[in-house]
Amino acid sequence: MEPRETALIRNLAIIAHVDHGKTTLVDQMLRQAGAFRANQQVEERVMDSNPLERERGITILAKNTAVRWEGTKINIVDTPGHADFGGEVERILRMVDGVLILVDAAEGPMPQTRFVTRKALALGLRPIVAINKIDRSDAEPLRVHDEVLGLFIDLDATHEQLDAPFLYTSSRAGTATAELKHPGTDLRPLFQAILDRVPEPTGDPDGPFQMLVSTLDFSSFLGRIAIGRIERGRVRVGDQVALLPLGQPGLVRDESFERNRVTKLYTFDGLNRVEVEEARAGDIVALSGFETIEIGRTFTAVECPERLAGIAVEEPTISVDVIVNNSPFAGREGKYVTSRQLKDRLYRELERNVALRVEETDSPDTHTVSGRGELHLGILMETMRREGYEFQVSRPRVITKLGDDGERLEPYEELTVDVPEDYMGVVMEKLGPRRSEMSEMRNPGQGMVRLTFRIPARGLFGYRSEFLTDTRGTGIMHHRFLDYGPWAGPLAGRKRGVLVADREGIVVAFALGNLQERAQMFVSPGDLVYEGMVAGESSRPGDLDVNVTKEKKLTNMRTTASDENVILEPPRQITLEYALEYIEEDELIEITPKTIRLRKRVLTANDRKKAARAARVADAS
Ligand SMILES: Nc1nc2c(ncn2[C@@H]2O[C@H](COP(=O)(O)OP(=O)(O)OP(=O)(O)O)[C@@H](O)[C@H]2O)c(=O)[nH]1
Ligand SMILES: [Mg+2]
Repeated sequence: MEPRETALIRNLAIIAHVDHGKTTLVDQMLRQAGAFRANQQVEERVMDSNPLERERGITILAKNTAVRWEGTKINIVDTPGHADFGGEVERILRMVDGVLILVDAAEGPMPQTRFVTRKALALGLRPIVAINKIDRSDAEPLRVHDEVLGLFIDLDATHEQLDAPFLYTSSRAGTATAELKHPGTDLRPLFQAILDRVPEPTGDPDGPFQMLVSTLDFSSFLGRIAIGRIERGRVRVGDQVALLPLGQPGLVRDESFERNRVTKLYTFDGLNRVEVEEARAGDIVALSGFETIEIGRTFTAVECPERLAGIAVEEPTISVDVIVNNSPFAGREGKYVTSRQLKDRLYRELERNVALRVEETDSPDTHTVSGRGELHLGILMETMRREGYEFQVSRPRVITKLGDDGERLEPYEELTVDVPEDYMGVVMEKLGPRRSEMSEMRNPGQGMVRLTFRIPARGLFGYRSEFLTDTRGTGIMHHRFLDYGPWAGPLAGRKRGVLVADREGIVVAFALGNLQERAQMFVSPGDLVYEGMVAGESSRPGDLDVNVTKEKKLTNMRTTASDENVILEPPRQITLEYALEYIEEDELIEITPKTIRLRKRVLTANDRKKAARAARVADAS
């Protein structure tokens, strides 16, 4: 008897906390399964294909690939590990039949491991566990093995799920073994576990066509592209199919759904997307032909419009205002600067960035953009500036909600910090006033402590840079959205004031030399500044207006050369994420393809004084 065709497919998602080695493992799987030509030059972490992913060394967008092993096609989805993209991972779990959970052999399960594992177990998926990076000198694979089992029990794993195979792997070396005393030599044990333990897709290839849109892609030729697993039946290019509106699962009685022809159909193979004429139940495909493709909608055969349970897209938790650049230097460095161009670009982003929201405001120059976290929003801004856009951004604010009794709620995060024991004190001291509550403290050894907190998302704004300074760069912190909780009340803002340039001009070394004793500068000699631009951080509270363009007075006496050679501390590098965390309500970030500047919303010192006075009067009344 012929084997059923679905028996020859396995659909697997690789899930983990950020940096635990997913993409590196996919490299090795591709290599060992022969997806590359002999002596083909392939970059490291080849799936991290977009420039920002490469630059930052993280995966931002989930990606599909497929390899063949002993005649079976294994569709693999490499997912992002950063918490801001957890919602995407959750959606992807709907198109696979099994998950590979990777856990770093030294770090152990982290907040994001817990999140994705919980989602996978709740969907009934059967996990394979890879304790990864066993080559690390501080690896403790047996301890981590126990911790993962503990996590499974905590999350109410079923008996079958608890029976998961555990492999010890090194993504980098491309090895896996079931027993530590027999070091692995390749990934065979992993491929074998995938064939044995990931259930084959169950869909009937002879039933009426049905497929859930689990993720989206976009191309300027084809428009929106739906990616998902075919649940049932088969589909051909040119077929007339229905795209059902969102709603309850079951037969759609109202016949008003859209129908259209499938224009293109792709399956995955190695690094490529391969155009195919037909695909059938169990395979993961990319399909185009409808402008209105949305996550969670169901494609079906027209004669059998049976809807699958949808997928909720996660709600945004923070917002910023994106404002047309109106600084004195506006338009000098960017190609696209008008409110029209900005608006078009932001709305275009909604085509592919499903967790993003864009809203108009009272001013045509300002749009409110909301997303899942600072990285989510930061990546959009970084992408836009690379495309030639110039704009300004406000301080992020959390999105509040009303509770059942009309009370105000705000987002809370789970924060995990790993620090050497000596720094525990300073971390707790700083987090206290930020309204955090410690929920767990563990001592995994090696002189490190792991502290877990529940903290309002607002309380974390501006903390990362303090944390790095306080722990001399030795600490690691991660946070992820937990839930909504009661509004925590006012929180203290930035402790130190800033130095504000009091006039336009060119920054001069002499001026910085005089200022640097009581400040950390953000600018260097030769930089252009304008009135109201932030030039540095004061060592004290309260802002200072300063002249960073001040030349040394020329006297009749010739100065000695050494007099003019001021030795300057290097300026603080202001990155986009740093700026987002750093600024206060009365400040903006000016973003251009070349520069990131901080500025006061109100540029002249006089107007700022007036505004401050008015605010005091308003407070007093
Ligand atoms: N020592 C060691 N390092 C590894 C191993 N696997 C990956 N790494 C390193 O860990 C870092 C992160 O690897 P990635 O493969 O990008 O991790 P990831 O899980 O895909 O990360 P995200 O996609 O951002 O969540 C890189 O610097 C890798 O070289 C391993 O087995 N051993
Ligand atoms: Mg990755």
